Amino acid sequence: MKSRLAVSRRGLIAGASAGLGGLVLAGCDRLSRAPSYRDLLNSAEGLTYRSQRLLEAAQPLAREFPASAISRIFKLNGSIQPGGAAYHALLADNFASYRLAVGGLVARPLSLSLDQLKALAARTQITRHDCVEGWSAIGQWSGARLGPLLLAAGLRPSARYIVFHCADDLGGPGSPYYESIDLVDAFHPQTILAYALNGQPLPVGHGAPIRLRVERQLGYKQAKFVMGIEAVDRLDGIQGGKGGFWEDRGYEWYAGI
Ligand SMILES: Nc1nc2c(c(=O)[nH]1)N[C@H]1C(S)=C(S)[C@@H](COP(=O)(O)O)O[C@H]1N2
Ligand SMILES: [Mo]
Repeated sequence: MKSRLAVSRRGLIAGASAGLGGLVLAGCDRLSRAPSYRDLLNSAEGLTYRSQRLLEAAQPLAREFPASAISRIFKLNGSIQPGGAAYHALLADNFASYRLAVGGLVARPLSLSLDQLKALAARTQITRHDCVEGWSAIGQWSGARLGPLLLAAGLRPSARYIVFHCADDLGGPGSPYYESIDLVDAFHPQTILAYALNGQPLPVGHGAPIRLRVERQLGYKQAKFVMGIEAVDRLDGIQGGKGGFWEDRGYEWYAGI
């Protein structure tokens, strides 16, 4: 437990600096030397780092399993392939042109390729997925930790929720799947943007190229086909206003297991 915490802290710091160095400062040296930019960076980092330490303190982990427990078949559920030309174009080049948009209440909006996501602080975990419909499956997920990514984007202190915008119009044209979590879950060490399942690139049916894993909540929170993440201070202006596709149709927003 102790060593796991130490590792996750190191991962966090490595992730934040990799994000800043690799994604933001590279290629804009002149900008980074300007005092106003540096001041902005320091103040944003300072605030979010302190909040992050509070948010991560003593959060219990969801149960993790040995490799022998991995399910032979992991059921596909909900959308299994988004329609629409945009997603098909991404699929056609094997997601080489995919960019994850990180925006909303952040100091530095990001646009990240899969390779850039894979270079961020990562975590691999074998966990159980529980769908509200009554089935479960155990899989090994690998992905970029959401917390360090949000720090790299300079999450603003006014942010209260992270929203995940998906590629599939499950509710018909103009009603894409979406989900949201609070900052406690966003900074939880097991909350990742997963790009691999059982050591293989994430299959399309399970949400390629990336899907959220927020391990202490039910299946419908695990947004697949994530195209953009947005930091917001309230949820009532987004689609049905309840914070998620199924929440807008009556499900609980906090779907704790
Ligand atoms: N974009 C998107 N994400 C989604 C869904 C969906 O239909 N679209 N279904 C949810 C539900 S109800 C479950 S149980 C899981 C299923 O994930 P799986 O197909 O990898 O088993 O994805 C969740 N995330
Ligand atoms: Mo589900």
